[in-house]
Amino acid sequence: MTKSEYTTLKERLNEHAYRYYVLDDPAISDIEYDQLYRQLQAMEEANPEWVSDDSPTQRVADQPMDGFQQVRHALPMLSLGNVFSREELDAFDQRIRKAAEEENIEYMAEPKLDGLAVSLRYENGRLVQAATRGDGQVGEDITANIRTLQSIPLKLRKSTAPEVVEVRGEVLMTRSGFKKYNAWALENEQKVFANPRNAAAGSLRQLDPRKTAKRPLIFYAYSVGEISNPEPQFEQHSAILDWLKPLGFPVNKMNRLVEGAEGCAEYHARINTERPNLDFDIDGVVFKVNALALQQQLGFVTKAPRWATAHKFPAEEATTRIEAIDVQVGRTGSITPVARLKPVVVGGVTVTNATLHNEDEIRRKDVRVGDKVFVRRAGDVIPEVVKVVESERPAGAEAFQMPTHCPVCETRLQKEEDQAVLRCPAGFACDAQRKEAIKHFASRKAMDVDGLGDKLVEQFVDKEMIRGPSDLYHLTVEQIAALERMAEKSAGNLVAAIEASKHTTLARFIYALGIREVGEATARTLATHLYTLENIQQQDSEALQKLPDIGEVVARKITKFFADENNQREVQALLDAGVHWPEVEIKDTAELPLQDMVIVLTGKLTEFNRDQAKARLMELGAKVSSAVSGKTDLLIAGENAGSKLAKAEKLGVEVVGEDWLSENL
Ligand code: 9MJ
Repeated sequence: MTKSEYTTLKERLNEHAYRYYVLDDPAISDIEYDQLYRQLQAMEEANPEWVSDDSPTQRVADQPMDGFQQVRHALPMLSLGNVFSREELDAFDQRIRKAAEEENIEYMAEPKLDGLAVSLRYENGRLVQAATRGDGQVGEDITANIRTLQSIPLKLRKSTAPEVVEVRGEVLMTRSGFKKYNAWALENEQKVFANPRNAAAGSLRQLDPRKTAKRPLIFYAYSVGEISNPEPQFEQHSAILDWLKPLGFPVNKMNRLVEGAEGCAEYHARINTERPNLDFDIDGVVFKVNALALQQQLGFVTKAPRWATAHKFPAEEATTRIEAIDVQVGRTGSITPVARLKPVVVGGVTVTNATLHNEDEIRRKDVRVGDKVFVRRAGDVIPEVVKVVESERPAGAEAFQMPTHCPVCETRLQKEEDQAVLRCPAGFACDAQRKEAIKHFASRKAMDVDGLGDKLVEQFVDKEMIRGPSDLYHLTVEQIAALERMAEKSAGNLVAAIEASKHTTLARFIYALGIREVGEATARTLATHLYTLENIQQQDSEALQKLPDIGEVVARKITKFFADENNQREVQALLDAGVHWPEVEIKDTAELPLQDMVIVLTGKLTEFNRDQAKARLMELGAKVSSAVSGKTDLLIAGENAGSKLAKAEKLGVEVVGEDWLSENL
């Protein structure tokens, strides 16, 4: 390693830090930055004489922005150490047990919110100053912007509060808000953010608070700074959090007291599974010793307390290069451009493809082959290209052109009125659509044919062994065993699995047909309200629209499907092949915990994405309705619930808060 390599790396890091902290527009992911930073640290350790003032390792502070006043925090804002494994967590707990001379330590376990840490200072009950964390000692005065957040009280809700109250917490942009904001930004040629945290930071650093006011930002409190006149005597961190609530501060409802490393590990695992359902980003969980006397005894190492640590989750975003852009033909003929990526780990899994949605989206994001891009895989299972790092575009990269013809069957593509999506109109005549329809038919939530993978379906269609789903039921062991790499035994198993799938439920069967806009929930609605296939086939659009959550578009797709002669023939062929289901559809769902409960969601949910919460409730057997009536069993009321809450109270319907979701989903 040479000094000039060191200098290059140092300058690179400084540039990235500037993009991150000042422009809120990073060009590399946090992980890459950390890696480079550690490389630089290693070089400096080996060659201390090279270290100069401008090395990022010599910087104690985040760069304060021009345009904002600096604020010295009355008490420093802490940062947190990290653990990355169960072993490191055990070691953290062990050190504390040793210091405490106790076997079992109580921790407050909190989701680690991935936003911007702020300190809010109240004097005589009024918000007088809001500051970013900055370097922990000095931050930026963002009072005017913070005042626009609805979840932050401008005045404490208790007149008996001490004269000075400093509250610390995190400002976040919701995931749904981030998506909407970026879509708007693309449309209006404004800056697109790589992730909700950058978006929150960028929003708080707006010089015009009117802009901040329009951004979907939320706040959660998780600790305090100076509190004086009088200074309350707390004994536990949990008591501080409980004290903050009646003052008007949102405290995360997922915080829990846990015991020992085991309790911490369980909490980490549980929150990790809940992570995709939340409407905000978390990047791990935080464990804090609950007893304040023990916190005091443990003290600090440099800036971070010994009594707390963060246990991180895999990062949900990464940067990589686009190696190619292909288009895929979906089950319904939709043409989706897909970015083939240089493999990269996102959210703990290796990602090689990311959706680019449609032509408009590619044009707006200006995604080109060779581009360096941010890939995000948060909540949603399909990884997405969020934005391009234009400064690193290779010379000669050309704008992507959508094909004019189907890449599979060569039919000329069409665009439906008012829709962004190009479609191949060939339907079942297009091999791609045929394959997708059969894959869908056999998939787990549909007919659930065990062992019939995508590759096999593709071979069956390519070799013209089957044309439609019903042909599956006529495949023989000999035919399947004749395929390459297919042993007699597995062929036998597959035929048995296909046979077994004949016994199904009406809801699964309807879903398996792959009617456009008819997902699992709609299929279940049709089955539970209309009981028989004949009955479903005979309904007109108007009758269908009377069912819960079936609108005009969906109703039209259903009637159109059953009016089509090819579809009629295929449905009959399936029945002739022996597909059947029990007459009364109870068995499938009778044991579900929320079976047949009629639930209504209202108000603003802060921790859950409404669609996902709704889908989950339905999975558990509930009927989610949009209006409160005498039939409603439960109303889940989020923030600012209005007329539905009033009606539920009038009708004597049980009302619960959003916490109910975290406890029951
Ligand atoms: C976050 N980011 O959610 C702390 N944090 O406590 C929580 N951060 C923290 N606590 C002391 N829940 C320093 C930082």
